[in-house]
Amino acid sequence: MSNTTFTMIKPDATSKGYTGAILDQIIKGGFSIKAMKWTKLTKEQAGAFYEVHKERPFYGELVDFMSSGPIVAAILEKENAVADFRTLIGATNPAEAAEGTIRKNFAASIGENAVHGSDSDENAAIEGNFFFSRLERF
Ligand code: YYY
Ligand code: MG
Repeated sequence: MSNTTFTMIKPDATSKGYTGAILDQIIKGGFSIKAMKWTKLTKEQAGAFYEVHKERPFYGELVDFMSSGPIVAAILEKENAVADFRTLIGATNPAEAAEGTIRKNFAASIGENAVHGSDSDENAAIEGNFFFSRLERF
């Protein structure tokens, strides 16, 4: 059954001019775009988005980084979207990401790793709702 996941192209990737190439890889990977926006998070918004990680040692750096420049947020649709998108982006640490994955191709470090992908159907819905109203998805 077709379902959805949520992604962001992160500030490292937008600032290096990788937005088009990453979207191309996502679309060629079989995902269709249900909603998309170019925006920039405040520190408060980045902190709220990553609230589940607030006790982790990297939280402060993550919030600073994710609010440091523009991002692209999108809801993507595909059969088995959450798991297939995690496969397409590769491991959190690009040094451990499989050949050909988005993080292997475009990410420099574990902290600045080019893209976000939801880790469950439940979080995909929560994260999509964080960025998009019902009127913004087609
Ligand atoms: O879902 P994913 O993005 O692959 O990793 P998470 O474990 O959810 O961590 C979210 C985000 O935090 C990760 O993309 C980079 C950053 N991070 C980090 O800077 N250092 C770590 N050791 C783990 C995660
Ligand atoms: Mg995660």
